[in-house]
Amino acid sequence: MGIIDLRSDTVTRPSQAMRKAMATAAVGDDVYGEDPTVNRLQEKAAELLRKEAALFLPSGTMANQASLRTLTRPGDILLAGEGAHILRYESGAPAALAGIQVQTIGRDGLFDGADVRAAIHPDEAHYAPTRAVAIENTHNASGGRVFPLDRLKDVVSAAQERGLALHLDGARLFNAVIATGTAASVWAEPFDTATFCLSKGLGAPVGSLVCGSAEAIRRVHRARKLLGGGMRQVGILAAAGLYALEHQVERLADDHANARRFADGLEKLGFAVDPPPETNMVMFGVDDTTGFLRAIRARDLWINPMREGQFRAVTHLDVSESDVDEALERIGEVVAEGIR
Ligand code: TLP
Repeated sequence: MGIIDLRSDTVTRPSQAMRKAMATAAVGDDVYGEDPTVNRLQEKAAELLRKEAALFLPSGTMANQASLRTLTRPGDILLAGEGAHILRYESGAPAALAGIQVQTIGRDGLFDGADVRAAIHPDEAHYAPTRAVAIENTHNASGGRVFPLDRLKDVVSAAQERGLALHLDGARLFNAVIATGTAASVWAEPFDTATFCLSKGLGAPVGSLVCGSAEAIRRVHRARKLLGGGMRQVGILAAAGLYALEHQVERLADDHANARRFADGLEKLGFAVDPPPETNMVMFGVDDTTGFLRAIRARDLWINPMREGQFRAVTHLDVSESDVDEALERIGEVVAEGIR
């Protein structure tokens, strides 16, 4: 067996069937709004999240940042959970592109209405105004956790009471849908702008959607253009997204089962897995980050450290149950060498 790549669910390659859908897609110039496949994808996304409109963008980062620009003004504060992708992995974009400050609240990506209320300063003459709240669901840096629906509703009522806009970073929204059985439209309902990515667990090579009211999407469309995200005959990529939505949503359950299988195996080898996997990520502790990384790499097992002493393994379309077992075998060999 060759390389087993558990670095992220972004590493999947399009299948022959997906490539065929891409090769035969009808296309047009999307900057003129004339690409029929992009239009079909946007309609499908809006329908799934039960919003008036949706827009196709090249990346989850651009989907987040184009949205945030429309919800805030320079100098504003955006509230987000600890380790939010928006803050941690988007190259400083909230400050650079929207001119906003991100203030983290709660713990491990989760927070509630009281955290939102407590974070708002009463006096806008001295403090930056808090304008919006972002929720990441599932939450990447805390191990693919689902934001519990009752806590989400509590956050929404605090935000609405204080007149704050709501943004959903739903890069892995469909993992939350499959893990809970709660529809995407229910998760997305209170948000002014709600994103999801085609290029993560859904297995398409590229692309994200922002969904919202017709007015919200008109504004995001303008921000996309400003950020250089207007694309042309991009139905070729939208076709991959449509294929993913039609064929590769239900199978996320397999990734979740594989993550649990991997976590169980790691625990049997004596690793601490924390938190227990809810979706397709497994966070586990190691004593020797550099040594462990070197030893698994030498065995063609690719897993990235999240921080010193902690690795994140992600299951996906290109990882089978037997790959998981093989990955555990290789880690077993590393442990036998005294590295963990
Ligand atoms: N996450 C990537 C890395 O950037 C860390 C990964 O491998 O998990 N929101 C969330 C919650 C994400 O996890 C990601 C990508 C994005 C947004 C950005 O998506 P892209 O990479 O399409 O810009």
